[in-house]
Amino acid sequence: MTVDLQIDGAVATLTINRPEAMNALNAEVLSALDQHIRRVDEDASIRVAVLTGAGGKAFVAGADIKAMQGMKPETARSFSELGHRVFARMESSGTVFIAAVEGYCLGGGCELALACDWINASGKSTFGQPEVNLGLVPGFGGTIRLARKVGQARALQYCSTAEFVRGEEALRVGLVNALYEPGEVLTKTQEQAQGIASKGPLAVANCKRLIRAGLDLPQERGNAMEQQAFGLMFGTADGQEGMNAYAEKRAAEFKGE
Ligand code: DAK
Repeated sequence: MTVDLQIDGAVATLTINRPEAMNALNAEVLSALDQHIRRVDEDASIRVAVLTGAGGKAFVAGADIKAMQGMKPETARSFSELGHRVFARMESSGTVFIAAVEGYCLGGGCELALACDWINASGKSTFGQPEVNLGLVPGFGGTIRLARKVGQARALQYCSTAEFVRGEEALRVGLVNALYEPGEVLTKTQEQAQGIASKGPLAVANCKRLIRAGLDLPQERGNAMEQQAFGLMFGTADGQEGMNAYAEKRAAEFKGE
């Protein structure tokens, strides 16, 4: 299998496993990702998914250039649509997706990481959108998500120069949330994921929904959505349990209800 799925309690780890090709995304990898992401999205017991790459040299070094050679426009378009569909599912899912990046995170790999809710990386990681080197543009949402994350001017700079962005800079510009020592990113991210999984599941899923939807809405509508969700949380068993546990000085036992 080109993508391995491992489940530890409420945390899933998806490992892209093509280290001989720097985990480059071909149709097979995208289909396997699609399959696992659906599974994770539909299984309410999985609250957080960590995406990573096998081999330590790359998260993903891009879409598979050799597989794209000679691709006709219609095939390229459906390849792009498949990528967009898979990535959009991660964004709309109630599960939190975190990218754990070691090494190269380029082109389609950077786009995959950008579709996650945030990115943790090693100080030695390398990001970039080098498609212009190949006479192409990003095809899996990079132009949109990168600009939203680091701002229009910086996204335009990265996409038009194809320059490599190292870990420290990625952290400084907000592309990456946290830097860890090389070799430690996956473990640290899995620990973070277990921490998230211990919180109120409906609350975490709603934070994601509100923040993601809110960015596309006028502020007033975002505020209204938050007010509605805040009220609804008081009708959940978890909301009551969380407040009771605090008052009774004990750990909350959330059931996702
Ligand atoms: N595709 C295919 N194979 C790749 C690859 C890639 N993106 N990246 C690395 N590999 C393969 C290499 O070819 C090599 O395989 P062999 O030659 O040994 O068979 C193996 O991985 C090891 O790579 P290197 O020997 O090159 O390793 P180095 O450490 O020397 O260099 C590198 C690592 C990551 C700097 C270098 O491999 C590199 O520059 N790779 C290409 C990076 C890149 O340009 N990435 C962006 C790809 S373009 C679209 C959809 C999506 C996209 C565009 C359009 N539509 C559907 C319209 C997205 C495009 C991209 O992502």
